[in-house]
Amino acid sequence: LTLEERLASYVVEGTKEGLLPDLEEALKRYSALEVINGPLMAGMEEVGRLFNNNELIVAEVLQSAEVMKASVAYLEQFMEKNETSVKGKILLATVKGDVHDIGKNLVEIILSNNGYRIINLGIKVPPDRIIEACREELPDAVGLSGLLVKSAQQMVTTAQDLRNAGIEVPIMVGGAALTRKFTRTRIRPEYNGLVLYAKDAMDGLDLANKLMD
Ligand code: B1M
Repeated sequence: LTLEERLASYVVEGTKEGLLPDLEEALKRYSALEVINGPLMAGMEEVGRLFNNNELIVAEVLQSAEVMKASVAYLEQFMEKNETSVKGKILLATVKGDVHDIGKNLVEIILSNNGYRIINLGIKVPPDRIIEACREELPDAVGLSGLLVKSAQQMVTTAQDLRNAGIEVPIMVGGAALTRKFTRTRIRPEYNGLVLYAKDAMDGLDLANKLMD
């Protein structure tokens, strides 16, 4: 197997044996983020495909998630940092009913490495808690993540609840089940403030930077 294939296979197989030396090797050729977005994400996509075909069970997918998390935790120290001054405060949450947090946590790492203060509310966060945190923390933006199809709908509900609570802070949404079109046609009409769609974590950083300009 090539290095790239081995990296993807640690995620697919859910094993960490040999992972660290290969991550070190990969860093000689790629940036930390390229390693995540390339071979590691390819592995995760394969996991999703196998899971969809009932060739993997949840316990196995959890092991894959562990490998992804361990890789990201190791690679974090090699990511570009731009901590000049605090650019803004961003609240992050995986929406109600959804436990997927690897993407959200990647967004947290990238934003906090680039001058943002992050309040990470965790997973399965109901709108009430987001509203409460908005009132307490007065963030510059709220980032919502969700990977399930029903999470896209939950983002609509969350936007409605925030609007009804009189909140207009910009919202940034992201996650696999979401599209730019859904964001424009279904979430945006329900909210009084800006609603921005981020296709990945770097896009999230670009959007945050544009917002703060
Ligand atoms: Co689940 N899962 N899962 N899962 N899981 C998916 C999402 C699924 C597509 C797999 C499949 O069937 N093919 C499917 C959803 C189907 C659907 O709704 N249409 C699914 C399912 C069905 C489920 C369960 C229902 C399974 C079950 O119990 N029967 C269950 C749901 C539980 C719940 O949420 N209530 C479940 C559980 C799990 C595990 C716990 C085992 C585990 C999650 C562990 C964890 O996160 N701590 C898991 C995993 C790992 C996956 C897959 C395989 C991988 C997700 C991942 O971490 N990707 C996933 C299939 C897939 O996506 N290929 C799948 C890597 C991560 C870096 O990418 O999160 O997409 P992602 O983030 C990206 C972008 O989306 C974006 O940036 C990142 C890249 O830079 N992004 C943002 C994300 N959030 C953002 C926010 C932003 C900006 C960008 O701004 C705020």
